[in-house]
Amino acid sequence: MSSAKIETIERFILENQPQSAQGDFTHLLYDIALAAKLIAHKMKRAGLGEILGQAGNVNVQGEEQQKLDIYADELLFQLNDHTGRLCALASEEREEMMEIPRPYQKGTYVLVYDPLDGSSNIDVNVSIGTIFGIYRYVDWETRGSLKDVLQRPRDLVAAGYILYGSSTMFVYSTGDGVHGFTLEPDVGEFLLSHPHMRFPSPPVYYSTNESYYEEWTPEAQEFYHWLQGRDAARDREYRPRLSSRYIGSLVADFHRNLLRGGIFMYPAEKSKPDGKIRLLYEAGPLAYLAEQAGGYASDGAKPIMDIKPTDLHQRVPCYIGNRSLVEKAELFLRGE
Ligand code: P6P
Repeated sequence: MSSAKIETIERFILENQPQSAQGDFTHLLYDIALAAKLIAHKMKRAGLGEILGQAGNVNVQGEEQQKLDIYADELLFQLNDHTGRLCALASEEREEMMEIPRPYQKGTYVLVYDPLDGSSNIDVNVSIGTIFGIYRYVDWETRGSLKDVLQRPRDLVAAGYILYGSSTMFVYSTGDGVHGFTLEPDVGEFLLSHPHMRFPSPPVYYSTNESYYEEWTPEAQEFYHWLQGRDAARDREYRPRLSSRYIGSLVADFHRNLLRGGIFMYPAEKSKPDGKIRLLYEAGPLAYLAEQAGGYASDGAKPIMDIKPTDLHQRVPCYIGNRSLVEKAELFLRGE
C-alpha cells in the first residue's frame, strides 16, 4: 500500500481553506464538487442516447432529454440558488446574470461558470470541462448586481475546473497553490492525486488552431513561427523544442499544458479582434490558476488577471501557460 495519505477533496478544502473564508465558502466548493460528480455520471452515458432507444426528447428513464450543457447549467444553478451562499451567478449558457430568487436569502459570494466548455466535443468523445470562479460580493446596496459579477480575475477568491476525460479530475485553487483531485467513481469521492501543481520547465507543447493563421496579425504569425522553431531571422536565441497539441477543448488543452508545460493561444483575428475565449468564466479563472501554478496569462499586451470585464460574455485574446512562453508572446506582439 502506498505511503501517500488518502485525502478527500472535502477534507482538503476544510483543512486548507483561506483564513478569511467562512463556512459558506467551504460549502460552496463542496456543492461544486457535487455538481462535478453528477455531471460526470451523466457524461458517461452521453453517447448512449440512440442505443437506449430514446424516443424523441424523452429518454429511456422517462426523463426529459436535455442537452448536457443545459443539464450542467441547470444543475449548477439549482445546487446554489437556495443555499444562501451566493448573491449572483453568471453562466456561459445564460444571456443575463442570475439573481438569487426570493424568498431565498442572499449570500456573500458570486459564482461565474462555463458549465460545459467544448460541449460540441461530446459527440466525438473528446474530453470537455466545467470552469468556475468565485468572487466575494462588492455591491452592498443590492441583492446582487452586475457590479458583483464584473470583477477582475485578480479579485477572485477561488477558481477551478473539472475535466471529464479518461478520468474525472477536479482542479482548483483558493490562492494557496493549485491542487488536483481524481474521482474514484466506485466510491464517489474526489481523492487528492496532484498536490501543488505547477507548470514544469522546459515546456513541451504549444496549442493553437493554426487554421486561422491567415487571420492573425503579422506579430502573432511571427510568434507562431518562433514556437515552431522556424528560423526567425532576428531571433536566434535558444527556444524550447515544442510539439503541437490542440484538441479544441480549452480545459483539456490547459490541463495537459499544466501537467507537461506549454502554452495555449487563441490570438485576436481580423474578424474577431477580441479572439474567441470568454474573459469572465473561461480566461479569467484559468488565468488565476495559471498564476497560482507559476505560469501567466496575457491578452498579448497585459495580464488577463487585471482586465475588468465590461460585459458578461466579453471575449479576450488569450495566451496562457508557462510564463517564459507567454512573456515571449508579449514581446513578439509588441513588435520587439
Ligand atoms: P476553435 C470550445 O468551443 C472552445 O470554447 C474552447 O473549449 C476551445 O479551446 C475553443 O473553443 C476551440 O475553438 O475555433 O479552435 O474550434
